[in-house]
Amino acid sequence: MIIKKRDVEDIDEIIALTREAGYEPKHIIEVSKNDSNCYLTYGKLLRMKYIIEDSNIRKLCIYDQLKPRQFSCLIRELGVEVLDKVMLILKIFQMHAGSREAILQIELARLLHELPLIREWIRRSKLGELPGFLGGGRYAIDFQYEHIRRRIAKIRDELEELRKRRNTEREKRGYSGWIHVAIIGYTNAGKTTLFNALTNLNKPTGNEMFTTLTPKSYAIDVCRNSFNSKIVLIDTIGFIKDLPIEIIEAFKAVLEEIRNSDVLLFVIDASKNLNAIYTEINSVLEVLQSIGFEGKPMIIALNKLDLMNMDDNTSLSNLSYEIYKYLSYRNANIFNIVPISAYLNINLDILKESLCQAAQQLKNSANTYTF
Ligand SMILES: Nc1nc2c(ncn2[C@@H]2O[C@H](COP(=O)(O)OP(=O)(O)OP(=O)(O)O)[C@@H](O)[C@H]2O)c(=O)[nH]1
Ligand SMILES: [Mg+2]
Repeated sequence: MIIKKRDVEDIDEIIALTREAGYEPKHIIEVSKNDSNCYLTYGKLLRMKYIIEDSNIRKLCIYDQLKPRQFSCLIRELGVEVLDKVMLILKIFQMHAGSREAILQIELARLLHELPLIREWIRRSKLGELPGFLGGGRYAIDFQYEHIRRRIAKIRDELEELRKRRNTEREKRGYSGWIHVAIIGYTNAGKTTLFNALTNLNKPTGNEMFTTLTPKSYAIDVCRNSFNSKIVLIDTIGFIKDLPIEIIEAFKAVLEEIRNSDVLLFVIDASKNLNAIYTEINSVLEVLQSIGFEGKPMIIALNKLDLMNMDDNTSLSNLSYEIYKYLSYRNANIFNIVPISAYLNINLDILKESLCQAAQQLKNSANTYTF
């Protein structure tokens, strides 16, 4: 497995991802610079050749995004299967995909990723530099290329249909004055555990990454005393650091649920150290920006309170304050910060109260504009 030097601090997360995809990294090699043609510089390439022969390695995983020519160069030089970061994540997604939409989105992302690789392969085999793709000969590759293009168009059509249906359902709920709250956050932060705790549903949760791939909406009746409006909670897919843009693109329809929501309930695993928390906050905000997030009101749930190593309440309020400062610096529109344990149902009443207050404010401001 090859990782960039700047990713060394995330090595535990990278190994966890690799294992989840079903691989056990035998050797981990850091690279500080890469070659535009073959990704690995000449010296590293020689070293890799030696390791591959010596340890009988059959797969090389590069935790980075490769250019098509780097792919074909590595396969040609090393004679092993090459996997990059996008392929690794998609493999995990494939294992967890339950709904038709998630299955289609993952296939679309995989095909969009493969298309330029095949194009490069065609180019090189026409130049006589490479044999046919998967040993198939020149015409077989051309055929495969066309087949993938047609399949992409078909998947896009079907996803568009699903997206329209989802939009119609959302609009219907919007007209009845329901406030939409999307639960967002880093993978494994406890979003689904919180969704289950607030809805009394039993969606799968788990310690592995990307347990949730399909958003699930559910209306809850938590504001009965304050005003007569329902809140629709939406559980969403978790993010990771430097989520490749191709994957964000593939999940655009799902991420629209976030863009179209009124309030964001941002779940943060507060049992991690502050630097890890900052990294996770940045990763989430970056994805939100890339899907057109425009300063929606946010309620921050500092989750896993039961695992936090806090001697007294002072350190908890310090942590809340640090996170508040950090998010404000990043221009987040914070409505409230609530420390909770979704797993042990701690402070969920306070969180519900906050949700109702945010919903009430939104309704009031909407009324001001409408009438
Ligand atoms: N101790 C403790 N564990 C929690 C808490 N909330 C969630 N967990 C655990 O954290 C793990 C991840 O929880 P999920 O709810 O699946 O997390 P998620 O954010 O939905 O994850 P993805 O869908 O993969 O993005 C599970 O093992 C949960 O049991 C909590 O408050 N305390
Ligand atoms: Mg989940």
